[in-house]
Amino acid sequence: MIHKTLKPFPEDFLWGASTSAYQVEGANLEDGKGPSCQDVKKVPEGTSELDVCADQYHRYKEDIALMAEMGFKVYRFSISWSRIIPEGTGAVNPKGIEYYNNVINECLAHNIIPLVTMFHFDMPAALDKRGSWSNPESVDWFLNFAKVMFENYGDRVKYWLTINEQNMLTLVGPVIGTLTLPEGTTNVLKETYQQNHHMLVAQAKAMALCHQMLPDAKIGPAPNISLVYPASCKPEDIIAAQNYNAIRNWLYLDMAVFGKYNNIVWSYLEEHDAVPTFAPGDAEALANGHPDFIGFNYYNTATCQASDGTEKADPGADQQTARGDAGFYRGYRNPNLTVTEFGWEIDPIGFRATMREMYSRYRLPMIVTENGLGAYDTLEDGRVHDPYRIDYLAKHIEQIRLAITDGVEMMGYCPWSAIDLISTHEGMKKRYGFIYVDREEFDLKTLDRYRKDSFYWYKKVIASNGEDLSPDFKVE
Ligand code: BGP
Repeated sequence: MIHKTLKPFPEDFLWGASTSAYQVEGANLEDGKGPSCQDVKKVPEGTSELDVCADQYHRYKEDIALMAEMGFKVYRFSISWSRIIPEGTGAVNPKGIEYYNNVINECLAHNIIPLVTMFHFDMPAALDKRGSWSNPESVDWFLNFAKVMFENYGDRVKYWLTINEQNMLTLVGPVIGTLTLPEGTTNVLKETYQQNHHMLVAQAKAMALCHQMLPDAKIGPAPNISLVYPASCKPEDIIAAQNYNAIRNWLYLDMAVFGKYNNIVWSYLEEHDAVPTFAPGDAEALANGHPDFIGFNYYNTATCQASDGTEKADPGADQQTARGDAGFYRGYRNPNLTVTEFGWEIDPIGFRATMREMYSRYRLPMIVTENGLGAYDTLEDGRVHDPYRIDYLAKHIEQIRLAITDGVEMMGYCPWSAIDLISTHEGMKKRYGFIYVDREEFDLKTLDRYRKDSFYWYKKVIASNGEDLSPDFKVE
């Protein structure tokens, strides 16, 4: 639809950006923090870069001041479970509680709303040893962690996100380093979807607990949602795209919003003898968890074609690529899209299509919790010129405005990432931030912060409430 006039961004639109604890904080075993599955894994293999990351643990004041300088209304960060409960269950670490109190208070002192992700890929190592999400007790572990967070921070944190990218944990857990398979697992799909079921129940119970303990707070899921296109208008390709849309996207939101399994996914699991087992009370718990809004990460779309049932899944697929599943769907490289230096497709219009589709299915307000461009940035004479990032972000923000004009209720935009941090599996060389961190993969250098060109540009965008997306900016 081509609109003659565009609706403005709402006045209280939440402009900001995101990070996650294990990628930005460092101090991975400091002040009583227990290790998480990420610290144990080390990214990339053999380095100790997660010990330091962007060192936000020691520099949060400086970082939040820089975010305030950009005009942030919101900062999305995650709480490290093993920093506040080192063993995952049991004793609470006062130093960990204090750290997030400081971060939250610092945000509020700058009029920045804290948007807290409760779980972002970093299961405490102690719980990993007890089977992680494969253990049915994981639901109670998570609920206890939620209670500790609500008790300690609920007086000031009004926006919560449950589990970051649960769909990616389920679809590409080995890439992220989070899938724990108990010894003797024979049906990997069944085991994976059982773990997924535990996460869904944990999420539903956490949403209900939040409403009970913090009646003024709002809570929602944070999956990675991107529309799946059919490779052609062949009816078989449409069915394949519907299949992957269900398995990649709608399973997670149907469950969060309606408390029910998506029927296409359920029948797929039946086919593979992989339906999850419900514990007593699970069905009620799933029906009783209601999100107030939907948070979602968007990087790009996926494209699928029909599968003839013979091809193999692509084991090298990353978070954004359709791996294929014989007889169900087959991944396809969209020839209409360019890709980033790291091979991720770029699709701003697909962003609008995704927002439209999500809103017409669920009719809840939505906030973008991640979107952004990973690139090799370079620091030259104290400056980082990143016109490619400005271009990427401008094109995506433009599509949010179009979606708003289409009638989609958008609450805010938190691109990835506020500051350079360690990538999920590509180390420090792949940068996303508005703020450059002076370190290399294996050389910690000064860890000083530098404003990138995109920093000044985003500041202007926020000041104009999204009206001025032109590539020019003022260096102050
Ligand atoms: C999302 C994760 C983030 C982040 C981002 C970029 O899937 O939620 O934690 O890392 O992707 O991915 P990558 O770091 O692999 O480029």
